[in-house]
Amino acid sequence: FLGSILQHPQFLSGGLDTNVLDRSPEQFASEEGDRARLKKLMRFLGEKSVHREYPGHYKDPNTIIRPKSPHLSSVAQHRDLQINGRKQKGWRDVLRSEGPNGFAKAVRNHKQLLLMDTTMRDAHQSLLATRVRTHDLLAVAEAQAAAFAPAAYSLETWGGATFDVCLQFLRECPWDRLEQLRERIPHTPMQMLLRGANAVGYTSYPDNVVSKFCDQAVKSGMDVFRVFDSLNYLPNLQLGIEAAGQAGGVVEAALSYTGIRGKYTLEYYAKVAEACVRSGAHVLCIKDMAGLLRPQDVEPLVTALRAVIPASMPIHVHTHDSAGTGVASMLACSAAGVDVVDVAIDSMSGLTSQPSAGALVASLLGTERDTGLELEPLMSISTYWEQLRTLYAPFEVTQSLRSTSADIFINEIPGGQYSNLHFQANSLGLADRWPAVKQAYRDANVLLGDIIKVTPSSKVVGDLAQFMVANHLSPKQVMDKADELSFPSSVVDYLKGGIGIPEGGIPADLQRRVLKGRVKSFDGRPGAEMAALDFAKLATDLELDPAADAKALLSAALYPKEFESFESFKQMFGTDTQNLPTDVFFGGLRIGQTVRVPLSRGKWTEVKLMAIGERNAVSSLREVFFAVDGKPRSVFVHEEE
Ligand code: 3PY
Ligand code: ZN
Repeated sequence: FLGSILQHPQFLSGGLDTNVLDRSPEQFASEEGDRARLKKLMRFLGEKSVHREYPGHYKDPNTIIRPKSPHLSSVAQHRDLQINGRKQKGWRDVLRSEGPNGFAKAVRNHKQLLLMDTTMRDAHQSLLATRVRTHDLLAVAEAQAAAFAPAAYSLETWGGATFDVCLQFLRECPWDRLEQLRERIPHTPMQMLLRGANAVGYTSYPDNVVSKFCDQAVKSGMDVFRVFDSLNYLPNLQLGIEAAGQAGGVVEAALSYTGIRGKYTLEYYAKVAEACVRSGAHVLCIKDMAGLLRPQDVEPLVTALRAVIPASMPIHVHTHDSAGTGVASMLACSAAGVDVVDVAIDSMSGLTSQPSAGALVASLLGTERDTGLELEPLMSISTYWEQLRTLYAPFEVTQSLRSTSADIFINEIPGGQYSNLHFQANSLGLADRWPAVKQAYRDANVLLGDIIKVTPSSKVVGDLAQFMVANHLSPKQVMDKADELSFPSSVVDYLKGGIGIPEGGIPADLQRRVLKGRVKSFDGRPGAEMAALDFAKLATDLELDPAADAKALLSAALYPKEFESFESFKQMFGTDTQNLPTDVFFGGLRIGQTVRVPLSRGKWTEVKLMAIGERNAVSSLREVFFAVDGKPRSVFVHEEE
């Protein structure tokens, strides 16, 4: 022990405080741990402060507003939740006492409209590129759950793009997010979006990966799984439904909705709904990912679905406000007897996100479907998010998108993708390309067989559209030159049947010309042909313990590259970056700025950026100087010329 200290580079350089040898070994160990953690954190702060990734943002620390967690007393709702003659704190208590079937029945019997609050998942996926950090979710989670409690069928907190963005950009463990939110939200169900056989990824996985993933999600605190398939391909949907159900979750089977037109008739949707019921769904969801569900379509659709599902099965509607019809459509849903609808807190609603919670609550006040929620508590939560949003300015959809647009009825681009494509067209300085991209999106959809568009099929259409715009290809030219063109890999994979089969089949002509019979295509469900993933071998390869590191193994199975890069990040910068305020996490420190970070044993440490040295032309390093609790420290940061 002593020997290792004497060899320690900091001891050799005189940087170690030898008085610590008088203290107990445990204390020393944790102080040494703290020192190592601090070193990594300073490395991170040094990197971020030298390489400013978002130069137009986080300029003046004095103008940054970090929102305060709303007080629980200010968000308490006054209505009790009475279910089966019992007073409950929230719908999760109903789920725990009645199980998924009983929960679904109680939801169906409930006369008032129930809500899912999407703020912590889809809303920030749609408005802020999924960048909201766990740090900022934890600060509001308890209050948010309280503000929605009696009317909250669920809070959507996980799934969709949150999983990969956590690993790749936020450098945090998605499982920790789930478990930490669970601790703070004990009485309200948490919901996630599961992309059927694609789990939380963009491609098909072996079946055992999907089922292990669902098992772990339930263990880590997930309650409700909204399972969908981007093509409504039944075998994929069934796989997800079974995996979520066997894991013990509430299964919300979703029909991806693309309007009532052409081959997508009421009978078509009813057929998909029936298959979902047969596979074991507890709740049926209409997943309107692009915001195409117009008020006048609600009643016929709901009637057609009710005719084929059990009377005791609730219907839950998801939508996006991309065209501006969100609140009107959700009111139509309420009038048509839909049990649950999706909303986002006001300051995170609208545009390509969900319709506003406050607007819907206010519009139902005094009616028989009144949610029972009071507006003031919701507004306290909205204020938190309004302030928080300013910290995520570099990722704001409003940088390029300023209004809703009914053009989604023409191009059917889903909310999340609409903002992405719009941003890409604008950021290339090609704002005039946006109409061309939208037109190409329509053409690409037709070429691919007029498919339902949502992750991952929307990516196939979007990739082909961008390929057409970039290469100035008309639909006719795509067909004529199909055997010479080097198509995006997502398009080739789709044509191979890699994400499933759309209604009406994959266009045979295009498929034949692109694949040229050289690559084998899938006959049925892609995952069925994949060998089960050998988790024991993966554990050995990654030097992980199959039991103790089950969550890490799942992350590695779903996102191998992102997992590896997250592991290297942790080696280099540690995990304390997760506790940094968001402006500092993304923007680094300015000279003279101080940040307080909690290290072990509840101790807070103050890190102040003192100076950034000149770049050394030989080593390409800059020395970055800090004061850590007043003591000078420094790190070196590499900077290319
Ligand atoms: C996702 O898959 O992430 C979606 O939000 C689809 O609507
Ligand atoms: Zn959505």
